[in-house]
Amino acid sequence: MDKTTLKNIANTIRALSMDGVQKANSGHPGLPMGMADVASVLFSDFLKFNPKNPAWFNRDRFVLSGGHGSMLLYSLLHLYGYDLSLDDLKEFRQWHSKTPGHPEVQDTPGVETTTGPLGQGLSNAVGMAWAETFLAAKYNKGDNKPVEHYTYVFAGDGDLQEGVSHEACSFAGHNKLGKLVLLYDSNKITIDGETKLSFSEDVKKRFESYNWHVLKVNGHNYKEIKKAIKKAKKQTDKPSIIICKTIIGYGSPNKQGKEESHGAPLGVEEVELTKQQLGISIEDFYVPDEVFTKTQSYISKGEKLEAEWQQELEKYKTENPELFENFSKTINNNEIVFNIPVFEAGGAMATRIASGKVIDALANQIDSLIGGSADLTPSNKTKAAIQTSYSPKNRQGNYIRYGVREFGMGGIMNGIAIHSGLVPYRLLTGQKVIMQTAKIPKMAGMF
Ligand SMILES: Cc1ncc(C[n+]2csc(CCOP(=O)(O)OP(=O)(O)O)c2C)c(N)n1
Repeated sequence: MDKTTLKNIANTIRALSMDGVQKANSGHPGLPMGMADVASVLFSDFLKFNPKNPAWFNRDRFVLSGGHGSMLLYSLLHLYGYDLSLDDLKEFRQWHSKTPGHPEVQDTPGVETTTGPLGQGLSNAVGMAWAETFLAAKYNKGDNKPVEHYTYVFAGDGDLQEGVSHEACSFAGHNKLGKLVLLYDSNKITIDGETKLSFSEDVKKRFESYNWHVLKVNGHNYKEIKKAIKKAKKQTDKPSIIICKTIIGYGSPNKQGKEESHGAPLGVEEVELTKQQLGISIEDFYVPDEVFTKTQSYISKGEKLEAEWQQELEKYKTENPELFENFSKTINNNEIVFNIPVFEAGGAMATRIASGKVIDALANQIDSLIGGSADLTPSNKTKAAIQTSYSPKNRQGNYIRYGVREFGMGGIMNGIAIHSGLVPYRLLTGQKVIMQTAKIPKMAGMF
């Protein structure tokens, strides 16, 4: 998309975000205003989505890890054709609205995962990217690829400070999750002030040492952003991080670059001054026609993308009938009915042994079951005999070696579950098998 249109879209996002926060009299305008340029490039030129079917299986996943910047996501969803109206945006942060303070997956069409606790959206994105590699290896056949998508995640300084981001990103690098693209909102501001108060590591070196592909751009320069995302997409044997140098609260004459724009309304006067500075209408919740017409064209684009995928799937069905049947069960989250071993009451079996037997039985019956452990496999008996270890050389491995990264494991599992198509489990404290599903299937013999 051309530079002028991208700029108009970005400024509309800024205006809507400022207005939403101002009307609610609470919220976070800084992140949306700072990342508006990156977001408009991503949605206009790269993201594969069908706004009329947000659950389309082969869509790219987009996660806003810094959930506090939710007005960015809501503005994007509204503009690009999802079922989120301008009136919904005016209801920001109101009880039972479709636009809660932080994005909630069950409340808003187009929200991929609930975010807010910093670092967790990022680890969910790692899980989603992992799920894509597994399902692609299992189902793609030659040129016919029913599973082929990228996972994009926006994460800020706070996300990268959180310990869970270290676990998840180290895991992603080790497993060469090449279709994961992290757009890092490097604005060097958090709530307390400048990041130099508490954060001084070299993020580039950190991610290089995790085996990531590292790129740096000016996050307000469309040409640089486009070039970097293109490069990141091409690098398929490593995840990519694009360090986007941005200005928090971009456009606000008195608050940009300052922590004051992070988490409070800018104030009626400042909102007006900002709109004047950006050269846009001062009218509340104003969306210029030329912007809306362009962004709404993604409705037909999305429908076309999904229709093409459906057509390929028909071909796939004829050529690979058995695989298709499995794939179709996978994507439809069909009911899972299974039998589990029964143990005599009063016996003296260790719970981890009983659990191991149950896992063995389940792994033989549930094709989409994904096991794993944070380095306690032999002790907690989490690996079924038929499971093989996942690695970049064995992408069909259905047992994940998480390493000693329990928190990361939780976030990654949530990402795998919410990606849909797979049922991850791991063992907690040797007591209970925890299975996670996006849509809980009905399970006969649930324990
Ligand atoms: C786990 C967790 N701890 C604390 C918070 C509270 N919190 C919300 S935003 C924020 C600062 C985030 O800074 P940054 O990621 O740089 O966001 P920006 O200032 O760019 O909007 C904090 C501490 C949170 N949401 N989650």
